[in-house]
Amino acid sequence: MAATTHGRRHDEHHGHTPGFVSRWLFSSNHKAIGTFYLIFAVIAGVAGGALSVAMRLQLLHPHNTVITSGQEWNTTIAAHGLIMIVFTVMPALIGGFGNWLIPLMIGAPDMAFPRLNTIGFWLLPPAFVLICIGLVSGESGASWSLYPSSSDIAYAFGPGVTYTLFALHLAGASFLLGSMNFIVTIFNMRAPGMTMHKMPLFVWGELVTAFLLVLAVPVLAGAIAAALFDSQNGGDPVLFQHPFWFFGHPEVYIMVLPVFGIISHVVSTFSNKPVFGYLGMVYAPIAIGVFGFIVWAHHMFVSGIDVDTGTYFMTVVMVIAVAACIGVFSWIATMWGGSVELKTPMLWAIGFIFLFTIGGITGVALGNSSEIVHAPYRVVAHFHYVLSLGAVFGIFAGFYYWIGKMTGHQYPEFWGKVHFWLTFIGVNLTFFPQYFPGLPGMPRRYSDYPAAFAGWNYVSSAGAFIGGLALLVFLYVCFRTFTSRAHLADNYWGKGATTLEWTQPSPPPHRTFMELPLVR
Ligand code: CU1
Repeated sequence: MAATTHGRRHDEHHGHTPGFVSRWLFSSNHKAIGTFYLIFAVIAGVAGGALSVAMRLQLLHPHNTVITSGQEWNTTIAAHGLIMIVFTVMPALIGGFGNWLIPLMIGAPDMAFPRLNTIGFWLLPPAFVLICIGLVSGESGASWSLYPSSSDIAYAFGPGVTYTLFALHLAGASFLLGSMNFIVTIFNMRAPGMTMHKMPLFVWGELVTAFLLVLAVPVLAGAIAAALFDSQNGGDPVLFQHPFWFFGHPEVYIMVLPVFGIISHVVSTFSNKPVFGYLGMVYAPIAIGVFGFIVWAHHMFVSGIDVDTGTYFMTVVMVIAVAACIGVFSWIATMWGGSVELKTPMLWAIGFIFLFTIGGITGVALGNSSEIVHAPYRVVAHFHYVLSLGAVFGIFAGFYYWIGKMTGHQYPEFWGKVHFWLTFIGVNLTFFPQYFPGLPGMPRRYSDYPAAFAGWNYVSSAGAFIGGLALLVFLYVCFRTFTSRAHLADNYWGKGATTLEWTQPSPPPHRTFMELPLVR
């Protein structure tokens, strides 16, 4: 790859011109690594999205035979969940936007440990390959939560589950390295004057997320290490569920707290107002993070938990809802009285607020310990409102907000809006009808259902196909963005110099971040 003007000057200093491999693949620069994470997330997201279209094809009609065996079905839902959580949402929000923006926003030249950053990223592709082996072999059919005895060697068909467990160890190591890097960078490398209470809210979101990862991922590692062993030899399936959900519930906030930061920036920019209640928007996510560690057994109300313990876990869930409401209130108060401009990033942000609220409210209902229905289908609706509609909308809000600064190319506004509306209609058609067969008792994780549930399942499948179409529109948006020749103003949202929150001594380059040298 040809070096840019800045790059050549840098290389002359070292006396050689780096080739493509050392410039990109061996790079330890936070922008290059952030770019890798984003590209990786798009590839994994397309794979995971294709799996969801396949699942909705199977559920289009009762007694369909698109996915023929139950094991094949179980393998598909396991791969979809893991790919979307571990290889799409987390890499995009944490590795992608986090690496790109944290140093720029706090005024640091790079991450504290750049080589650790390189290793952190390169642990992910092999983990993804292992997940794909579990999928293609048709053996890893224990869902994303990997409960024994489904994941037990005695019941799993071959070594696929073992590959999946090892993939999670690798991915866990990757996220641990990344989050330790974030914490050290944010605590030690802020520019003079950048106190903790002046940090941009996106950086705060990533900081709290990094702490959740450091505290939760090792517990997951313990759980899945135990799952490698045969539960028939003295193992206890419920003993797996406790550490798994001690990780699994904070994991929800790991996927959503960076989005809180993104939404605050976007809503503030397109309302032409500073965000309402900055301190509240700092401490609410911290409270969510702390309380997130003491609610895990709300996933285990049917696992044989006693009534008093269940009541405790239910009560703390309600407390978290209060903290989450502070965020929603703050964004609405930011828009209130502002001159709101409905550019594409703002559409995604408002979409997020609306859908995250629906997901949150249904979550409070599901956290009720007096409800002892095992795995009803509306759980699927609930967590997709929080994740597929919440976290993913946040990722797209960030993409449209920052892609101009990242690449020097601006996205096409018309196609960005087409992408938004198709996705908004598609995902709501997919997931809202899932509440209806879920209420009278359609269970989740089944590849078939009684004919009585056919109507809403048909609507849900139609929505998934529209969502799939929207994903293709997104790829077209990427193509149009990268081939665009339109000149981009330095501060293209045109709302004063502080809009994009860059700090000295790491100001944005004149036109694009890519003009900076990528090789250290
Ligand atoms: Cu939870």
